[in-house]
Amino acid sequence: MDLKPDKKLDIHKILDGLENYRPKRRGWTWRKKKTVQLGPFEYKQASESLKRSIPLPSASYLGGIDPQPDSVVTAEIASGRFEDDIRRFRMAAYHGADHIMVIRTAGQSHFDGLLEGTPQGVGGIPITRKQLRAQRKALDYIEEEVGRPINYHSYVSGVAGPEIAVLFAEEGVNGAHQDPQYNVLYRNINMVRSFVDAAESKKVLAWADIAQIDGAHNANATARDAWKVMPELLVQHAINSVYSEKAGIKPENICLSSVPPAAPPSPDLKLNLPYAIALREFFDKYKIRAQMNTKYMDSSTREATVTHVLNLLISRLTSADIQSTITPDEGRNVPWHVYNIEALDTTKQAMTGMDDMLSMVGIKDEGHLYDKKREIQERAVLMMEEILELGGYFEAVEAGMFVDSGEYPERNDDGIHREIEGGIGANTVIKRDPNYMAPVTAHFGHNNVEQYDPSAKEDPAKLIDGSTFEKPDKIQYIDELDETDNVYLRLQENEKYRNSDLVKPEVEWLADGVVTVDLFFPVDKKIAAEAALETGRRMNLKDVEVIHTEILHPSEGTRVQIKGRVDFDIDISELELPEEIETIPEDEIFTYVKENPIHVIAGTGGDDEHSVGIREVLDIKHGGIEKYGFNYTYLGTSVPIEKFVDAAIEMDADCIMMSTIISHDETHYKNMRKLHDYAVEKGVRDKLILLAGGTQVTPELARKNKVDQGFGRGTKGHHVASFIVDKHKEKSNHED
Ligand code: Z97
Repeated sequence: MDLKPDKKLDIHKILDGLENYRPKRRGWTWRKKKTVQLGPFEYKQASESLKRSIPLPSASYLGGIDPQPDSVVTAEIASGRFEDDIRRFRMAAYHGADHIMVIRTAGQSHFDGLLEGTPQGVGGIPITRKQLRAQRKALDYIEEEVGRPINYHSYVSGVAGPEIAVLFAEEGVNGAHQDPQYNVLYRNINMVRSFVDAAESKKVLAWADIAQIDGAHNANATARDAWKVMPELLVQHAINSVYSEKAGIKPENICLSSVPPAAPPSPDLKLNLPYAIALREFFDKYKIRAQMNTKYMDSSTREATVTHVLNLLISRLTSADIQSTITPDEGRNVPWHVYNIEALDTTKQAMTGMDDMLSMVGIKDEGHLYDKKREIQERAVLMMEEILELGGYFEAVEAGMFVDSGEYPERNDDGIHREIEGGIGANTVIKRDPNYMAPVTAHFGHNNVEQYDPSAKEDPAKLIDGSTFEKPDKIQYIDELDETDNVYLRLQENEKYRNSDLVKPEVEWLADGVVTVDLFFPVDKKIAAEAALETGRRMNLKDVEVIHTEILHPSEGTRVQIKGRVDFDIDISELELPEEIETIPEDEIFTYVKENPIHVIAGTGGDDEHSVGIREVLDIKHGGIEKYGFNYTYLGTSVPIEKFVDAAIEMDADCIMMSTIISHDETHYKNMRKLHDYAVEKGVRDKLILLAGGTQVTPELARKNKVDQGFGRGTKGHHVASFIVDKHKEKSNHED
């Protein structure tokens, strides 16, 4: 399947033949850092530009350049329906994501086996072979389309962790969270079991060249005061990283999950920068996956964006290798298309904006930065020493040393406490028999194969003619198991929105009908929320909910954001699409007008006193035609129609721009015709370009009323200048 920008991705084609689909490659891909020249600018911390992408909105002023930073950029996409997320993957890829993380359905670690089929999730996607395969297949096409490999990622945890790791290796997953401490602390899975499972899982991740992210950030999110947990975060990173290396994962695939623990209004940088430097210094051979702080995030997208940008500053100052993007959606549990994309753009904009910063400013190795960094490191080392004194990690967890609300070595005795013999899966680890044989690839420990064939030591699976890693044909693919919850049913339900002219607004799933409305009420928060709900209902929205409130003043007013659902369809074949006025590149206009001076007569016509619009299209300050070198004479407001033509004759002008806002009794069109008729009467119609503009002007009707072009709402100087140049060229050619 060859994806074209103007064609939608066909989910049916992704599902076709899935049972035999094999991923294109395996393993993680880093971006290659390089210096890139784009338009007039040089970017030092950049990577290869994309074959197809959507640049930042304001790139339109800079020739549409779209610089890509050097770090991998993550989007977390998991709405509960994998088929809808595939569309969002494609949008994210166009905005610069090359790491797509699929959050599993809330608490999938609680499942003790693999799921099959494509059940719909709540708060994430249930990870199944079919969903992984479909999404990896889609990404295989999408990465061709944008011209950059895209890493696909999910989690290896729970008592089914090793099975999930095998599944990931088989299906070409490229990145995974894996950290036994997560199981122990947050899922109460037995610690012995978790560490044994982790060894097996990590061995598999190593074989498949999967990059690993640890789980330390969960301590930030869980701790009562996140900034106090900094020393412990270093300890958690150390435990998982060293354990991973011992299991065979290469250091460049071991990524520390770092989150700046503090967030505004705390003195963000004073807390977070020393921490980030402490981390970089201690773990310089590993990679840093920088995530943003979500613990202190509310439902304000503005606030989250500023937190994100401050976190991005830390990332740039410490050269993070993977940059994550999260929005308040994570807190609201509503992963919406637009916020996913906005967060990617925030990252792209901030990172390119801070390009090469370290060549201009330096990290000080004295004062607060040095002292604080050193203090965090010392506290971490002390904690490590106490863990050893207690007998090791298991004893330390039993003693409740982790996620205590005190800043180590201070202890408030409220840490997470787990028993060595307790938790889910306790006593399920059995010592291997001396002759236990495991003829499988990527197995941790001694698998006893040499006694059957000495050469099997290097390739144990040869004893069984290859495992699923070497012989993917051996993979058991199970399609749908649930007759009431599967992708075919879901597709059937909304098929008409895929193959007809009907559309519906959406924020998450195809045709979900959800809209958000931004409101302000001049009352306090409690009343504003109720008034907003009532407004939504009167707007005929269903299932109205308040998703954000912000007090502007305790009594003067509150901003409220609501979401709700509409249940009508829009038939796009019945829409009247406004005519698009073509533009020509600005440089071409400059050159042409320089070589062919053009004089324009302008004013508002008849009894029209509305002059703001036309001034905007004329004046250099607002990007009007003056900017391109046009010479214009402004006759003022309420200019008699004849006067436009008389002035043009007197000044030997080339063009008349008449603004006409008033539209009752079709005055605007009548004036256009009058302008034309009078120019004909005076014998100058062929010589003059006649233009009319105003908020109620439709280009087509303007032409019907005999002017050369009409310009409606949203017209910019660039549109008018382009048209004049085109028409002027046409007239000159005619005269030749
Ligand atoms: C992130 N925004 O990017 P369950 N293992 C580890 C984890 O950190 C997690 C799971 C498993 C966040 C993503 C937090 N992390 C969310 C080390 C979750 C997931 O299926 O929810 O039990 O496990 O890191």
